[in-house]
Amino acid sequence: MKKFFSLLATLLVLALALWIGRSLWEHYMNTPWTRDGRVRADIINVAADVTGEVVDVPVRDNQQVKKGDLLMRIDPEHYSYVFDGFAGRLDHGFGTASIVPKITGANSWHINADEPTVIDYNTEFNPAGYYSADPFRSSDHDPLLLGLNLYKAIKGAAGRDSLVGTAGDDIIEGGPGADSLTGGGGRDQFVYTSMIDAGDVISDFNPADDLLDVRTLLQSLGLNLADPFAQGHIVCTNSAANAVVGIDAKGTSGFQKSRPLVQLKGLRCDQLSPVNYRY
Ligand SMILES: [Ca+2]
Ligand SMILES: [Ca+2]
Ligand SMILES: [Ca+2]
Repeated sequence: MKKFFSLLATLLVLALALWIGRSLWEHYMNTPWTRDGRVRADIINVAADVTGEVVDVPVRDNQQVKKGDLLMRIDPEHYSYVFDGFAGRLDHGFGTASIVPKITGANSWHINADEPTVIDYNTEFNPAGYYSADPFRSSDHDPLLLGLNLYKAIKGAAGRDSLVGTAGDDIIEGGPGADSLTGGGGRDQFVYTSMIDAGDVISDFNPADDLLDVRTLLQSLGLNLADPFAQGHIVCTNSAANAVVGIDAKGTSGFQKSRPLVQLKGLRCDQLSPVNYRY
């Protein structure tokens, strides 16, 4: 009988040892705890919020990954902030539905994020004298550059038009036919693309703000010149109280007279200069 109890005690101690061992295994291997919580999940977020456009994901679904593997590639061209060697896009432009079509381009101007803090805009961490009053490291973010075209386009038809611009900046193109054009206020551009546009009258051309865009017209005549005035391709003559701008396809090398393009009411030719043209 004593032998039986001895065997029973041994078995109980063995069972207790096995139970303690299994509990420890369960505790440390299958249900470990960290400072923040129990680690048991089917899907684990391994990447932080992305501050840029993801242009490549080199891993495939359910692929086993290890520390150091590249999970995603952020657009290397567009970033506006660098922190601990990691670049991201933190600066954005927002526009209303009416302004968005007027945006001609957008980009980051990399004058700050890549610059060392030793030339920083503040002087907490850099030696005195390293700061210079230029754009570089004027902030810790790169500025976002936006191109805007705020001109209002006003375009005529093939016949004679009477077009009136706004009080703001306009691009006015009468097109073919002898058109009557009024720019109104602002900086107005009057566009000519062909000699069949000729014969117009501009009632309020202001040499301080307005210009005649004859670039496409000159190109249509095969003229791509740095100075179309020197060779007499753009000429101006005074007629009564008006200045008449004409185009001479052959220039001073030809015998034909220039052909009137547009009459500028109330102006004299000496009030115009090359800045009043785009050519
Ligand atoms: Ca017209
Ligand atoms: Ca105007
Ligand atoms: Ca015209």
